[in-house]
Amino acid sequence: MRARTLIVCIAIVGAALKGCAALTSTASANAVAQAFRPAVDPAREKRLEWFRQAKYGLFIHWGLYAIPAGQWNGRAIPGLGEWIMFRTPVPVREYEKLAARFNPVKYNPDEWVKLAKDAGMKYIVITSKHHDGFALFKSQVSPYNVVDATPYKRDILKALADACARQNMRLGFYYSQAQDWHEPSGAGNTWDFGPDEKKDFDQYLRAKAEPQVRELLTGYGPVALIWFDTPRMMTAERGKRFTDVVRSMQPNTLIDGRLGTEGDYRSTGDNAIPGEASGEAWETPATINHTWGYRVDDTDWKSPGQIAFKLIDIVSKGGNYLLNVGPMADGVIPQPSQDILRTVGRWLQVNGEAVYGAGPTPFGGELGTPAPNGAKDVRGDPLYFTQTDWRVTTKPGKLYFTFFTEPRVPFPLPAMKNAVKRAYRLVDRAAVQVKTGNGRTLLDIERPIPDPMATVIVVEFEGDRVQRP
Ligand code: FHN
Repeated sequence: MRARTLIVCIAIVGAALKGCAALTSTASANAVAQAFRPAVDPAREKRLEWFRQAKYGLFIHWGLYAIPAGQWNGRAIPGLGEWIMFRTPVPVREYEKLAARFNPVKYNPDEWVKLAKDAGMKYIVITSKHHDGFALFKSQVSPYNVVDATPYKRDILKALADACARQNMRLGFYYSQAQDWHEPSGAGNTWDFGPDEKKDFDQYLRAKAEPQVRELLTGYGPVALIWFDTPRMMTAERGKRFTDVVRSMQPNTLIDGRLGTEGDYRSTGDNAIPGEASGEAWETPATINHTWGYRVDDTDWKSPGQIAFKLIDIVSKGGNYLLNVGPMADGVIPQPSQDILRTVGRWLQVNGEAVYGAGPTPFGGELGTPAPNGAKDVRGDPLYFTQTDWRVTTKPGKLYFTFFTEPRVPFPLPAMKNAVKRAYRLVDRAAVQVKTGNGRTLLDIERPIPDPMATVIVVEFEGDRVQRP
């Protein structure tokens, strides 16, 4: 039997996890999101319809942190680019001076939306206000925003919303509801404002966060979703104030799983892909290199093949992939990010049928197996011995087998009661011979497979759903 591809992460939990966590962690890193997992609700299911079809979205982290790009006073500050204020740490009075230098003259929202389209992405989520407190939109409740505090003076989000409307792209807003390092009562800035426990957090929520979410739901057309994050100090009651705002203003807007109370779908930990499939709606937010906000020194890009694998892996487990880019301070998305996204987009142009609106695997054995004795990674999520040879996604009467390596030939289909009608390659519809042997249905897949990055074989079967023996 052909050697199975096993990625064994359990041996070195720690440094090694950096490399394999993306493939092996289950999605439960965000304990709060897990705790508030919603029960089935018909209104929510209706809101989720487009999201379950979309499968692949563009995340954009952009803000003042793109100017230092990971360096402060000539020193590289380790960590995520957008966390530079916290990691250095930089006093508010110094950090806010960056606003006077924010002038992204090369910002072209139509090009950004076009990139997302070329990439095969079906929605965009952009940081409207990240933890540093700076808003990329005109706000009446805080002058710390792109229109009032920068030489650029134009509303970044309005321009993007208009471009999305022109190009028929859904747009959502990331909003850091709890952490706001610019505000004395917001969570997170202890170097200027002392411990969080002593702050009047509700004053911050009422004076800035809640009204700003209202502003986002007022001036930018239909908002596909509000992507809350890091729910520190968020009680159920505080969370409900946000859901009330969203539901009353735009009932179709989705709420992610990181508000701190009820959301519409489960958000996994960053870059965390569950080991198993699930029928609930969920999403993995993920980086294309290591940072979210632009860092000049982070050029460790994931390859198109890695991105394609993660996308199919996620879809085969029932989830969505929200893949991030970090534009530079001048408004340009780094060229390597663009090239990688477009390469995957070209693959999707041919093979998108296996992705958009596709359901999870009816099998599961191909995903791998849980590590023994309930072993956990550093986040506390179960570890998996992940297999990476192939994945399968579904539509009524069809199975899409995506191969990432040359398959064993003939390829034995996992056991199912349904009769197989026919099989063919998605790329050119060339027939694949179906035969039986030793009680198994076998596919005579021609080798080498036509696309070494990922090749899809469609198997049509009797009935709508796979029946397992
Ligand atoms: O702290 C943020 C981080 O900067 C980034 O925005 C990610 C995206 O999922 N969310 C938080 C960490 O989980």
